[in-house]
Amino acid sequence: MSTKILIIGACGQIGTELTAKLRATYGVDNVVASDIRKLENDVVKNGIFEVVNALDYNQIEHLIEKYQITDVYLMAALLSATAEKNPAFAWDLNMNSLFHVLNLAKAGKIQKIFWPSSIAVFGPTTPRDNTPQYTVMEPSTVYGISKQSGERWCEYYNKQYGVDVRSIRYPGLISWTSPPGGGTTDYAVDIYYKALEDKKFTCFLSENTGLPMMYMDDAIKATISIMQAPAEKIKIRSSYNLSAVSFTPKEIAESIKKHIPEFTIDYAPDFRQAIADSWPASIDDSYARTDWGWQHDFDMERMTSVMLENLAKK
Ligand code: AKB
Repeated sequence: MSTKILIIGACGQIGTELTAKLRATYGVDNVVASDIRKLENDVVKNGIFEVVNALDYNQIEHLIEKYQITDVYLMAALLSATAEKNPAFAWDLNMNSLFHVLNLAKAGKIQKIFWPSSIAVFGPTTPRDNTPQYTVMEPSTVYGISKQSGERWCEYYNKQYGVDVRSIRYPGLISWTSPPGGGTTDYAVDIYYKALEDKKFTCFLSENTGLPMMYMDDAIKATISIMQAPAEKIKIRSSYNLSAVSFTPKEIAESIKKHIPEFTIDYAPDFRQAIADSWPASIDDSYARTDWGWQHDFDMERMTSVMLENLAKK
């Protein structure tokens, strides 16, 4: 059976770039993009698009039947900072959208699921440096609790019902095409916009707050390659640690200054500082590298060059 893909949450930060790459890889007619609303963007204009509420089982089921979908990428979620402001809705959206898709797979209506987890599954009692795949996990944010619970359910559905669900724990993601929405790592995108526009940036995290980060092209590569890997290579069915670079606000500012010497940064930590302090500073992703051949391409200097070059054109 040929691969027919449904992306739920296709207009978000990851969904936008994932949709473009999946259309290029599998063909425009084999990829259905969907989101809660119809925007005026490339996701809507450049291929099949449907409005869908990720909390509506029947709507998702209808699309799966209409397009004979085999693989679902469930990208709809509330991220860490937004989730703290609306815990009940975050829990509802992040958990029940996952249950819908897991149950559709259990019922034999789809063959494969991609579901994103996050470094937010870790918490203040986790070792912060080179955080292992298997370690203490006591998330202290609503978002982290939902991702940690989701991981347990993914593993359960795989073990009990044979559901082929695959997942990675994304670090902070950086891209110039689509803005992030409501995360703690969003400063690392905003800083490039402000460096070009204003030559100065006020960071909501303190200067030495190290966090794991990744350029979007690497994240998309990881997402598609875990989905294309033979099932027997995916030995972890909760979620894989995934890593590329780790840096502090001070370090990213230094890398921007190499291109824009007059750039300045100051610091005004807000409620997101406590979230960042509870997360790892760097990640050990050796299982992903061994099991399904993960490798990143972008370090911080390359990412800074590409971000500044493309945002300047934009
Ligand atoms: C966030 O900051 O909430 C996200 C994440 C690390 O999952 N970017």
